[in-house]
Amino acid sequence: MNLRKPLSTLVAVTVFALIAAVNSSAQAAYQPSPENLKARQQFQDDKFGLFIHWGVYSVLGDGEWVLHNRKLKLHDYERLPNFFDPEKFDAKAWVALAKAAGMKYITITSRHHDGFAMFDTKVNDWNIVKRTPYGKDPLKLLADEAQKQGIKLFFYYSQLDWHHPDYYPRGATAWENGRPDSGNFNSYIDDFMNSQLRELLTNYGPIGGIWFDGMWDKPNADWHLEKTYALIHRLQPAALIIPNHHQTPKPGEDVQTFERDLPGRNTAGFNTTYVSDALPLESCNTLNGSWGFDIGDTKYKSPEEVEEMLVRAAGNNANLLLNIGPLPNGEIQEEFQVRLRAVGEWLSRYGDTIYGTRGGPLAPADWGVTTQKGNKIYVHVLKWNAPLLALPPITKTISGAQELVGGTKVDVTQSASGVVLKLPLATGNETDRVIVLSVN
Ligand code: H79
Repeated sequence: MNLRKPLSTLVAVTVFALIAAVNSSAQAAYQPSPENLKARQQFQDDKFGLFIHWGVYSVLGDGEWVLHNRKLKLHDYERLPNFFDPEKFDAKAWVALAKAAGMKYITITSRHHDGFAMFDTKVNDWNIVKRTPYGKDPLKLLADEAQKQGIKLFFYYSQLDWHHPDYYPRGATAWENGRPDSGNFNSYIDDFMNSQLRELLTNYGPIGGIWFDGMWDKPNADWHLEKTYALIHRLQPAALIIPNHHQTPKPGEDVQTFERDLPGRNTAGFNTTYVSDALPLESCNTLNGSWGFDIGDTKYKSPEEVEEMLVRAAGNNANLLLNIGPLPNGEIQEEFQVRLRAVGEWLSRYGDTIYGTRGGPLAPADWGVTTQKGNKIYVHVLKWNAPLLALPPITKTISGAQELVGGTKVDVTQSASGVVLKLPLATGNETDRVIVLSVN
C-alpha cells in the first residue's frame, strides 16, 4: 500500500528524465529530413533569386526603414495603409519578370520591421486585407502564380517588430513611438509570431522556405528558435530556414546567408566571417542601393555589374538573391525591368556555367573565379587583359580547353606548378570570358 507513492514518484521522475533527454538531444543534433536535404541541393543548383521588399512603407518612397529613420509615432504611421492600393499589381507579370531574368526563386517580404503583414493573417488586424483599400492577399496571388509558372516562393519574415506591443523589452533600434513600456516577449514569439508562421506554412501551398531577419536587434534574447524551427520543419519538411542573424549557423538552420557581402568577406561590417562548409550559402544585394522603394535612389547597377556579382557568388559556392523594391501601385519600375531582362538574356548564353554548379577548385581571386559541374571546370575570367593567365595547380587532369562562346580551342599547359591558359583576345565589353576545361 505504502509502495504506491514511491512507485508513482519513480515513474514520474523517469518520464520527466526521458522527456528532458529527448528535448536536449533534439536541440543538440538537428537531423535534416531527406526532403530538406534534397531542397538544399536544389537551392544550390538554382543559384539566382529575386528579392522583393514591398510594404506600406513603399507609399513614402523612402525605404523600408522610414518608420524608424524618421522616428515616427505609430499612430501617424498607421495612416499609411489607407493609401496603399496597388491596383497595378500583377502577380503573373512579377513571376514572368523573375523568370525572364533567369531567376529560379522569389523571396518576398511577408512583413518587414514595421510588423505590417502583407498577407491575410487572422492573428491581428495589422495587415493588408484589413487595413488597406486593396483588401486582397498579394502573397496568395503570387504563390498561386509561382506554382503555375514553376518557380519557388520564399517568405521573408521579420522577427523584429517596431509595432507589436509584446515586442518587449525592446532592442537596439528602439525609440519612443507610443507603445506602452511593457509587454510579454514569450507571448510575442509563441502566440503571435509562430501563429503567423503557421499561416504562411499552411495557406500558400509548398513554399521554398522562411528568410528570417531582425534577430540582431536583440542578439541576447531567447528567441525560442528550436521551437520555431521545429514548427517550420514539421509543417513543411522541405522548407528551408534562412536566418539573417549575422551569426554562426545554429541547429535547425538550412542555409547561411550574407547581407550585401560575399561569404566571409564582411565588407558590410555586421556579417560574420565564419563560412559554413556544410550549408548552402547565399549572398543578397540590391539592384540600386535600396531594399524598399526609394524615390531618390538612382544608383542602378548595370547588367554587367549584376552578372559579375552572380559569377563571383557562384565562384564562392553561393547563390545571389538580388533585390528590387516595387512601387506602391504594384508596378516594377522600368529601370529594374530593363536591367533584369538584360541579365536574363546574358544567362541564356552563360547559364550552363552557373546553374547546377558548385564553387570550383581554385580560390576566388581578383582576376575571376571557377565553377564546376560534372567533368567540366568553368574558368570565369572577369578582370584580366594579358594574353596568358597562370593559375595554381588543379589536381584533376585537363583533357581539353575551349571558349564557351564559339567553342574555339584554347591552348593550355598543365604541370605540377600550375595551369597556363592562352586567352582569346577580349572583345568589346564582355563581362565574363569563360574557358571550359574538360577534366577527368
Ligand atoms: O530587409 C533589408 C534591411 O531592411 C534589413 N535587412 C535587409 C535584407 C536590414 N536591417 N538592418 N540592416 C539591414 C543593416 C544592419 C544594421 C545593423 Fe545594427 C548593424 C544590425 C546590427 C548592427 C543597427 C545597429 C541596427 C542594430 C544595431
